[in-house]
Amino acid sequence: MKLIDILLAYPKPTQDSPTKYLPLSILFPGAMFEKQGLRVEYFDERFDSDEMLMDLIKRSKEIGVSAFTGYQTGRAARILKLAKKIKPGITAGLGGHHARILPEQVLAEPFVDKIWTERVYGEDLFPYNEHTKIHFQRTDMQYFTSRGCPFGCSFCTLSSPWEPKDINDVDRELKIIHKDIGFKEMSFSDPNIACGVYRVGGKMVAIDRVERINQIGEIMRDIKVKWDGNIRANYITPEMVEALAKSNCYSLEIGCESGNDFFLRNIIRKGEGVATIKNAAKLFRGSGISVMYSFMAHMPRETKAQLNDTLDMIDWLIENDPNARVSIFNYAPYPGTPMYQDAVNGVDGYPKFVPPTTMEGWGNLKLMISPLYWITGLCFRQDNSRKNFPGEDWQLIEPYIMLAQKKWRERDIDDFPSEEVEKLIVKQLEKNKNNN
Ligand code: B12
Ligand code: SF4
Repeated sequence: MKLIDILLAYPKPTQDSPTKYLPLSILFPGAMFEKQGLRVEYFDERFDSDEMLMDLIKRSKEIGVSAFTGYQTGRAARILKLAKKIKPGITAGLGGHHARILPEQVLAEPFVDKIWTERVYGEDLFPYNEHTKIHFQRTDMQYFTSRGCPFGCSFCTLSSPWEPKDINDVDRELKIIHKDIGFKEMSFSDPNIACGVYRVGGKMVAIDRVERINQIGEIMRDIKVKWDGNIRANYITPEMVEALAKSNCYSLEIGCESGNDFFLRNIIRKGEGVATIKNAAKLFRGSGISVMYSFMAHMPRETKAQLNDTLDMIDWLIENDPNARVSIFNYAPYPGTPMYQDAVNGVDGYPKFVPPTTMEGWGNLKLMISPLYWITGLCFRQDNSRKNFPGEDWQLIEPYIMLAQKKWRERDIDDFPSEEVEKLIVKQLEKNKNNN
């Protein structure tokens, strides 16, 4: 029986997401510990069994669990409790966004001995090797060509300096993994893939962002892999759209957040306005890249009229490009941002947000979903509905789609049989899984 210095665990990040990205949150720290000469093992709750977890715990001196705020935090609590139950002497730690943002609350949990609160562990290392290969083989490929984003959007936890990865490293690493695994699609999860401005020593340096996309594109064409990612609207020029289309990019998400200029500029502090987003949408029309326009609703200080501007903007986007995909998430107050303080203080009539005091409490919150989320999703994410309800099964979801369309037209957005639809989708996903 080989002893393990540190067991790194990745809890399920969502209850039902069909996308299962590479668990880089534990693979980078793992590479760092391996470099220090420690014996490391990895557990991914999305794939591995509880029997395996218990066996690994029994052999481990320490366990480090990863979590971002939300469902994953609750799952992390479960794993840490289990570890303490079957091996009381184990050192139990939590890393990731949640531990960084709420260190004192996490440390107060009886089943947490330590926290890992830095933003970055081992991201300068290449976490792919014979030992970690299985994690790359069984997940959806995810990679970062840069980290951080220098903007200061008032709801976002990712604000930090932008740091591009050396393009030669991107080329080498992707080609090594691709040669072994042969993945066909890639998700670049960079918060700001085309930022182009960063600090070298004491000086700010700017690189040509279209050229950076061209360089990434050259690699993706070499390995014949198509990719999706996120991009800011203010980087979209005719040259950028051309570079993206040439680069094997097939899908992008633009964080629009709001259709009201005042709100976007002064409350969200997005650093761009409605005209910029509309301009980007016009340039993307007919480019062959499918764009998902992502919005938020029910934020502190947002008036009904401002939310209506968001709905009108979405109608404009769909008219401009009937293939556009759109989502509206409810604003979720996660700590560590100015908008969170507004939610806790209940400014301008926002229902005061009472933060949970435990990891399980955060895990049980359902913050992002609202009637408007479902109405928008059923109206403007029919790519998903078509995939989930093929053939005759379409009849199951069709009445809800028609209801959503009616409600959207009438701006009747405060009420929807959300739980019914949610249950139907969960059942349908289960059925599809069993059929495959
Ligand atoms: C991919 C992703 C997802 C995937 C899941 C991840 C996966 N592997 O499958 C999906 C799409 C399912 C997802 C869902 C959600 N996500 Co998400 N997601 C991301 C994203 C884009 C990348 C995560 C990632 O892989 N990062 C790369 C790793 C290397 O970074 P990291 O996790 O921070 O880990 C480093 C350190 O934190 C630390 N670390 C982490 N864990 C541990 C553990 C130990 C022991 C140690 C030592 C160190 C350590 O070391 C790592 C290396 O440096 C991030 C944004 C981003 N760019 O990071 C958002 C992000 C994590 N998501 C976020 C959120 C809010 C969500 C959602 C709740 C909502 C949403 N709309 O996005 C949902 C969950 C829904 C639900 N039902 O609860 C927030 C979390 C904020 C917070 N306060 O925690 C982020 C930061 C985005 C944001 N804009 O704020 N997400
Ligand atoms: S531009 Fe996007 S990643 Fe950057 S701070 Fe704003 S919301 Fe966060």
